[in-house]
Amino acid sequence: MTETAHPRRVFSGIQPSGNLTLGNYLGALRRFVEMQEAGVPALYCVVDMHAITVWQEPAKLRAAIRELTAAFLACGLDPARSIIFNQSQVPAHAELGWILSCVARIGWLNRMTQFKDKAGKDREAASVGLYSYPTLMAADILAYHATEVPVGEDQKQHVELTRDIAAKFNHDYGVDYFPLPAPIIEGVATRVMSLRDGTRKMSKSDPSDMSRINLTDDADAIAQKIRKARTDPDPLPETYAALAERAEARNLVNIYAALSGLDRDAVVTEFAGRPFSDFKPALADLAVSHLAPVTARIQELLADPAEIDAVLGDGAERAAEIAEPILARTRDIVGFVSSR
Ligand code: AQP
Repeated sequence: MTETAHPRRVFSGIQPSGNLTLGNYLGALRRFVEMQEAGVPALYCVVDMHAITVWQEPAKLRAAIRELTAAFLACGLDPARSIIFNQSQVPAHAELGWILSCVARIGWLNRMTQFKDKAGKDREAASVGLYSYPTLMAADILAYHATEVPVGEDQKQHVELTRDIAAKFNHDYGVDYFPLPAPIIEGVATRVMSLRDGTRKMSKSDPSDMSRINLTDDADAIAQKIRKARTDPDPLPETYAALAERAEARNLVNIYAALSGLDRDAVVTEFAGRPFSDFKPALADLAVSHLAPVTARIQELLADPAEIDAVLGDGAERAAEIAEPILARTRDIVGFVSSR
């Protein structure tokens, strides 16, 4: 009768809402590949239905879905080992999303910080979907009885809400049906910050392109953005702990550590006492050496969109095979009559 009764299964998604950033790469994509290598069964989803919670021009959305799929593959996700698909091809997400929106409470959604951030000042003008997004995200995870959800720090609150929704469903219907999934937030780059403002996360929808490194940036753009990244006038200290009050400096050290695989203290020790004008070119070289092969591979894959669509179609079939029986049992638990 505990969540441990459910076999391990990973689910995570990324929105096809524009250029992927270094934040998505370090906080999510690279983690997905590590989990794949660890051999845990996993589904990685291009969450196109989440993307339309804000306006998406259809042709651009279509292109973004293929680009994100290409990025999944270019980073090392293997469709033979991980299920890669787009959300809208598996109707179980929408159906379970509705059921779970009847389980979640308005007060719970009112506490979601991402809605407040994304809706901005004019909440009345935000889409209903943007507000209820977390119940669809809960459905994404629970439709597969996923037990682990690798995400960046910003998504922790949504995974915790998913646990609350699963627990309330189980309680209300007197079942032990949905597992309580755990957010997996690991590594040194769980919250990559904007290059212009160390208090804001690096985001693909930030109006300033200089605030982020895009996976599609060329070497010159990466070098320029890192050179212009905001820091303070002090040199690098002797210890990582001494960066506690220096958000921008700390962010660059974190990025260096994540890309190099060194621990943060080792990075600081290597550059201790040196100015950021020494550190930044080293960081730019490191970023280019990691991202250039990924970018090149994305472009190669995009030359054959039919192949990308085939990966998504095959993934959607396999995803639906898992989700449909879980949905069928959910309908039964809820009390729907299924006689078709
Ligand atoms: N800055 C970040 N640092 C670490 N992880 C991050 N993630 C996003 N930004 C960072 C992680 O990437 C995954 C996919 O995110 P998403 O695109 O579905 O939505 P998001 O979190 O809203 O990402 P963005 O870049 O901020 O997109 P927009 O601007 O469209 O809202 C998640 O696991 C997320 O934690």
